[in-house]
Amino acid sequence: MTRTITVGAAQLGPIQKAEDRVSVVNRLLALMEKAHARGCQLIVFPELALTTFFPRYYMEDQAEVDEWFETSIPSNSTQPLFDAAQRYGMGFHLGYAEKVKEEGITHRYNTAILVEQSGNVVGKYRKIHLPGHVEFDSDRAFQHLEKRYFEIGNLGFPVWKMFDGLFGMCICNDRRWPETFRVMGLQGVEMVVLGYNTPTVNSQSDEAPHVRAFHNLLSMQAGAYQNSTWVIGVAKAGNEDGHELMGGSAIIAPSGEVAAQCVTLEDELAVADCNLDQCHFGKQTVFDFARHRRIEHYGLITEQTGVVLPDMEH
Ligand code: CDT
Repeated sequence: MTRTITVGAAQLGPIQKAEDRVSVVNRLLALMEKAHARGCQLIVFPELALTTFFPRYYMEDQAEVDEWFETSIPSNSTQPLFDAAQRYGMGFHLGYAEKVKEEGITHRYNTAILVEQSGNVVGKYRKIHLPGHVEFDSDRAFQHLEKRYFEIGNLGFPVWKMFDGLFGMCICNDRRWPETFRVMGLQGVEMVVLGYNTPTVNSQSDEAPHVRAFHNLLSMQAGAYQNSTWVIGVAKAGNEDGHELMGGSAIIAPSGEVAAQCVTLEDELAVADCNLDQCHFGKQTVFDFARHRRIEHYGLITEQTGVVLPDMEH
């Protein structure tokens, strides 16, 4: 029996600052309806899918910041997503800004959840590789203040059993780090789902948009191939109040090949039949970790973060 899941990469076009949650959720529901019509059992939405990419705005008033956060999921405005999941028998992945009180202390995370076909939340991930900066940076063409608004995620990179397979999550900038995929690969992951909000231009250089689009695919294809896993990467794309975000949402096979891809910068669904059994070949051959990894030579990866130059005196 094969373990084939029909997956929809549900790219979102821009969400303007003024667009409210109800309107966004209606767009997500329209994509779920489309996905159902195309036989999807899982739909993957982007990072911070309920709002504009607010970390581009510098804010000092915490009450203003908190407007962008969810204090519970499901909530009144997001419950229809869970109802649709149940109605269609369709799992979903959703990114959102999470404000939570734990042991009396308030925390804010860039979070994503994995919801199974029954509408139950099976997993939660909190973004670990937060890009950007804390204070206003006048040297940048625009701000990227994730380090100001979010804490570093505290849940690690676990995997969860779903659809008779092993699923993992990461968020946007996490995809650029091979460690992200390898930690999940070491737990046998078979499908990594992730969302991204990636500016089309670099705020600090004239890096060409096509190079940035290349880096997006390069990172996700490498993560897929080197861990022999499916990767579903989904963008929020297009022009949000004058700020361009790249598209290119893709479903990537364990071979590293692109199986389906979005071609617009709008709400769009790319669909592929993903056979989890295709992960076996790579996991049993070139990336059979137990046989081929040489951890005695990898110590530096967990011993240090930054570069330490070798002593070149002799
Ligand atoms: N959302 C997010 O993580 N975006 C980053 C932009 C990097 S530039 C500060 C990304 O890695 O795509």
